[in-house]
Amino acid sequence: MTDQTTPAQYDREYGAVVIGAGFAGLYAMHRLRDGLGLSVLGVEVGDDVGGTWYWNRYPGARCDIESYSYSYSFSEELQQEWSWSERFAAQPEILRYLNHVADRFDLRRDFRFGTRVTAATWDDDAHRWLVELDGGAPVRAQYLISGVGCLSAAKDPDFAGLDEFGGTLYATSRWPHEGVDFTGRRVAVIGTGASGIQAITEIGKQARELTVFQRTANYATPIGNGAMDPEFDRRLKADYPALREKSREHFLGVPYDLVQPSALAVDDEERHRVYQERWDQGGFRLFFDSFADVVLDRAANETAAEFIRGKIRERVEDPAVAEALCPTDHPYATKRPPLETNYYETYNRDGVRLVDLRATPIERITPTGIRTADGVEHEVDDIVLATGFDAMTGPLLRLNLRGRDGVPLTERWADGPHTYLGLMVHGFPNLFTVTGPQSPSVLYNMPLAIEDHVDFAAGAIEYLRERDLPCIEPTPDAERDWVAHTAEVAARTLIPEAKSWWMGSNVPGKPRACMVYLAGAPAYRQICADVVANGYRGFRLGAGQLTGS
Ligand code: NA7
Repeated sequence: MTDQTTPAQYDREYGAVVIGAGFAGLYAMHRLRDGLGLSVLGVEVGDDVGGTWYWNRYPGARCDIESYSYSYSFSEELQQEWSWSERFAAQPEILRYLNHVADRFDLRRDFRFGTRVTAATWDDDAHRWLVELDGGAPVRAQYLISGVGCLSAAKDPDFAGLDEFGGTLYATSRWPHEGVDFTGRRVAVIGTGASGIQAITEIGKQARELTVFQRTANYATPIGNGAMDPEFDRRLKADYPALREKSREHFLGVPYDLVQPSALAVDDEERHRVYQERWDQGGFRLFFDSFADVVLDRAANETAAEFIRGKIRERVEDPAVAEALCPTDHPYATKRPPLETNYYETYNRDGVRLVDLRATPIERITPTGIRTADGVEHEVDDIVLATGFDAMTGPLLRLNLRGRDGVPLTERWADGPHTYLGLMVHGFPNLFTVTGPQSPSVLYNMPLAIEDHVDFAAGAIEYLRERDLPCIEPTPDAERDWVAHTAEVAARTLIPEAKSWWMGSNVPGKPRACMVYLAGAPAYRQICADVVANGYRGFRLGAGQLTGS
């Protein structure tokens, strides 16, 4: 096709095209095909289902939310028949779960695997998306559902000399399916985010030498994993709907209890008791189940930060290494806090070294290793990149979407994302961005966040069908207000203080904007419910160019 804005040929017409076969794409396929009866084509780059859990197969990969929560709630039968072997399941078990879901609901048959959406263009006359695919003719669909995920576009590694490396290069986000044996090897890991911390702990057990290249120290806290207790599993299943209801009323979409309001309103002893209890319980409890002002108030935050630093100093034997591992440049939880099991003890092992890139930045990758600014050449056999993602907007912008009048999304979002509810974009009718930027997404237990968004899309499609309307699209005013509201909520927190993928500031040149709606799942759910109850307030239903509100 030569002119992407006026494509004439297409192979088949569908009710909807769903992009991705991860948690979002699988549920979207089920809900739209089996719930609404639409003809749906699913398109997935990978050779099978799984999304994040298909690609991120690095050693130690596991979810950081208890698996009984980090799972679908839409089918009570599914909830009852599936049992997790651990509190926090590892990647292979989550992938098995998603395969089970795909089989159980017969989802695979409508997916084209090993296929990439190379572009999608809105045809405003036909009210259809024209979706171009590699290895096949374009297809047309009334609705386009993006289930591309928040963390599926790996950040391009920007190290000089990377091509010259003579050893083996791995990336946590594209791990070989057959696994890697690091026994007897000298391994470098670059990056100490959630992925790096999980991988370092496992690689450290195996490698002859492990050198960790850390740019920013992180506040990692214990995950508290263990085998799933059958009695606990039985109690959960006795009333799963109530558990889900409680979860949806919690900021993070987990069934945690209410927090105390302020870390500064209690004495040192009580504060320490609360932190220690959450530390022992594991998971995100210290993050979001201790004191409400930890993410809002600098002084309150510092009490949690210092508690964690104290733990690092207790656990790491070499005081200089411990200090290098203690974060001091950003408040706790202003970057996504990683969870760990024996991460800090890894640095007590023989053969494990930490290189502080703040003191000695990477100068270049050489054929035999990594040279730092102090002139030291760290010789290694393997390099593992755990350097993160062009998060939230990256996966959408890489789809090459063009809205009305052929306007590219890259142009609309040149200065950062513009959405209404994080779910739709003005000028891009009938496109639903599941867990898109400016929705609670990664700060709302993802499977539940996904279900909410897919249900919203399905409800909107049904509403349009009943009224014989071809399109739904946010008004410019609703979108502008939502963008402003998202920024204003973020400004009330400490989150903008860190350079993080939540703020888009981990990628050089990327516009800095808060990618996550930070008022929490319950507030967001209420807003969406009000929008629907008011006849899709903020949306224009019907066809044609929008000029005002
Ligand atoms: P993250 O959390 O973005 O972590 C990436 C890490 O890589 C982080 O420590 C970065 O340091 C480091 N990094 C990135 N680029 C460089 C360069 N150029 N040089 C040195 N170090 C670098 O990604 P993850 O994959 O760990 O986690 C992403 C999410 O997946 C996680 O939050 C969970 O939700 C699941 P920096 O902090 O930028 O200084």
